[in-house]
Amino acid sequence: MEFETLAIHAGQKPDPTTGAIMTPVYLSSTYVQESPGKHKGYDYSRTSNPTRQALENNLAALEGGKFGLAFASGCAATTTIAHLLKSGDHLVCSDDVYGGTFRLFDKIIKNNGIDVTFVDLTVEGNLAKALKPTTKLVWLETPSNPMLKLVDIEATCKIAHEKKILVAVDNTFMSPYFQKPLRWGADIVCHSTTKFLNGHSDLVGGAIVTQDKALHEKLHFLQNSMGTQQATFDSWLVMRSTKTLAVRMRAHQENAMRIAQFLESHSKVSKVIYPGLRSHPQYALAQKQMTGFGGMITFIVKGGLPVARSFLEKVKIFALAESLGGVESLIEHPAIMTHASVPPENRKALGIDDGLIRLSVGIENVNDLLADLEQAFG
Ligand code: P1T
Repeated sequence: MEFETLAIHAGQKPDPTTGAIMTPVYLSSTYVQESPGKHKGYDYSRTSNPTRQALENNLAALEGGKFGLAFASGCAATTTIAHLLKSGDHLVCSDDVYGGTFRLFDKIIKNNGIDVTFVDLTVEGNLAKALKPTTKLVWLETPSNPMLKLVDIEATCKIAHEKKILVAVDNTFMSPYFQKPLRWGADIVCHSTTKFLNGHSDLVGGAIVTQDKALHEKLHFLQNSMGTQQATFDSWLVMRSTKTLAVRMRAHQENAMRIAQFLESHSKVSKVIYPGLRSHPQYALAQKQMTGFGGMITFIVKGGLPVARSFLEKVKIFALAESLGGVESLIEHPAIMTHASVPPENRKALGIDDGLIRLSVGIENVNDLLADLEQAFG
């Protein structure tokens, strides 16, 4: 089945007792057993819940994987994956990642005796140099947050797999509609479903999809032990949302392309980063591993922080807020907002400039969005 059909049907079937076409919200913490250990597949909702399971199967199908798990947040998914590692293990992480992921690896995971190296995985040869005999996991975000750097998933997996190292890809920015990391060899794909997958800015959630049963079972064991699973009603909301993922992603991209072109030709902008522009340094890689370019744009205004601040105060339709991927357009300042937990020297090295602004382009009418940005430059 094609993506749009899977989005609507995978993991779901009409309720056998009532015929309800939508999977019910099974708000039950526990399940009655006929005899000790003899039940209908569910014993306690932290372990498994029919609504959450429907979402997990839906997400697995969309990523082209076999097993899905839904989490309380993107960070809960990341935390669970990080717990595959034990003291003495080494983790390699791409240098430009969501500020909360950096904070988790740098401030929490390191304290558990895990060695963490952040490295620019866009540069050929850097991964091989960073690997150690103790490396167990390579973590990458592509496109990255906020610099929209692309990492070649296939090339990374080839190098890592020769040494039996797992590769996890945070696919939040693309969603499975535009990129399927498992198809390029990734072992684990994860998401903040808070973003494009849910798409309506009304919940916080996360997901993991895998192909390998043993790896899935380890992650499910960790999820159940750590209690990082998604609540039932939120699971239902994400499932409601994935039904429209394809149409939303096409609309995000169409608007984002127009806005990226507008910004690129604007006299008050010194740089625009969008994987769909020919000026993107990895435009060729974008065309290879993605089937579209998404709704995220970063750009640098001339004049640094004072100009950026004034611009962010003047926008009317774009809302000044953290997060991304909702139907409404958002704008933010990574250095002060989403990436404040990245030390200033790292931000400088990554190019997270004080004049850098990040847009999450929504699906409003693009002419209104263009007019809003133009008036904010005034
Ligand atoms: O916020 P949460 O659902 O816990 O997801 C964390 C996360 C993980 N991965 C990526 C690529 C992300 O962008 C995020 C969250 N990001 C923001 C809140 C933001 O504004 O960038």
